[in-house]
Amino acid sequence: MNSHASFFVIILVCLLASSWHFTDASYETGSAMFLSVGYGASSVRRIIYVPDDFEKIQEAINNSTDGDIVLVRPGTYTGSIVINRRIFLIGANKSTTILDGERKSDVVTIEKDNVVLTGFTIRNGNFPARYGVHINNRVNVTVQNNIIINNFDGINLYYANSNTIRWNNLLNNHYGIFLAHSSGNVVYANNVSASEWNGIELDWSDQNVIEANTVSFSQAYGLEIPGYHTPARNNLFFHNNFFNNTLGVRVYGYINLWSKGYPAGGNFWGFSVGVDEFSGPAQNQPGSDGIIDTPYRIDANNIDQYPLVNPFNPSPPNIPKADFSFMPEKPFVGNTVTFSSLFAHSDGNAFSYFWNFGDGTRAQGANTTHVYVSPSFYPVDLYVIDNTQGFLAIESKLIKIEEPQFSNVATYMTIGIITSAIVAIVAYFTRINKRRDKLDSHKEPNLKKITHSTLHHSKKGINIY
Ligand SMILES: [Ca+2]
Repeated sequence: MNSHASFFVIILVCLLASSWHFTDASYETGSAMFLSVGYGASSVRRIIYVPDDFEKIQEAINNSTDGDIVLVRPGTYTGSIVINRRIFLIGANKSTTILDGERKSDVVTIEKDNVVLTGFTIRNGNFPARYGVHINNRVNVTVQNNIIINNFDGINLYYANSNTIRWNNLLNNHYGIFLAHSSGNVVYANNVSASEWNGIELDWSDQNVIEANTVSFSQAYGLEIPGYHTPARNNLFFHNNFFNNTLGVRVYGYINLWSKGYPAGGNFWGFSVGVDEFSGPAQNQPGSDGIIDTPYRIDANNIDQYPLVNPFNPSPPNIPKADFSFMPEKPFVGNTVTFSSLFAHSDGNAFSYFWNFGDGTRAQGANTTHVYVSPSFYPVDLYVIDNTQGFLAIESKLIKIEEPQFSNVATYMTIGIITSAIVAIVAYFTRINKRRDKLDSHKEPNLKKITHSTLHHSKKGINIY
């Protein structure tokens, strides 16, 4: 009876251990799923985190490949950065993700086409002739949604065509935005303020569109084409707000365009440049229309036909939204937790969804699952990134993972006890059978004797009778 009891206990312990081991195996499956989703498919964008994956931004860039996203978490990162891959370099928060040149060099130099640089404070490029952002001989680069302060040039384009500079806030740079030998660029909705010299300057740069920028409080010119030796022609300037610049705007007689026509209009030149009592292309119909009735003259060759009564308010960037839910609402260790993005964007290919589960694991896709291995609070982050524009939205939630409830333990134990009982009963009967077999094997000679003697007797009998 004692041996039966100990046998039973061993079986029970083994069963409980194996049920926990099974749970361990499901964690491994979860992690393997992440690897195949996150990095297996070549069509899926890869994301590299700084400082999680690489402490320095430059290391992350050097280890990236074309098409990757390098996402930089808030912090101050010193030294100069060279972007030499076709990547999105994205700061998690433009106010708190800071690139600081420490007045020693350029802060960011872009040496590859089709780069997107967004979401940073970029400051302290060296003085003189060093830049916050330098785009040298590149095309289709986008620099957007940054705070660019205390550099020589905030953004410098040099032999750089067809780039987009938009929604940046450029403050206290010697020059805000400087274009040299650069054409076909779009400079849209930047705020260029308190420049130590010019807000925007164009040298040898034609056919750019300078739209919806606010250029104010420049200590020299809000906008300048600085001399006969630096011609810049056929640029379109419209919907810009130029005001409180010490020396105004000067373009040295090179012919440029200052209006998008009627009724779209031209630029805002301050509140005191004229009255608005008429409307129509010739401004001779009764009634106001938001356009000053008389053209604004920059010089003999440059006239804004439709100056604006009020400052122009550009449309804000279309930043994606991020929010998510998870099921079950009260997950336990070992549960498969399903995470779902709540914003299904219209084009599934237009956005990338990156998940950080707070335990060092990650996944990708609008919906995903994860299994936690130990109880704790985990910060879960969802990053939604616009695949074409590089805009980022982040949602973070704290998820509480609890030890399995008593009912779960009880279930395991019940299964264990029942199984153990069955195994014990089977083992018991097996042993009984074995014992019976042993007894039988001991009885066999007697049986044989009896049989033999019976036969002998019968033989005798046969013999007798
Ligand atoms: Ca008018």
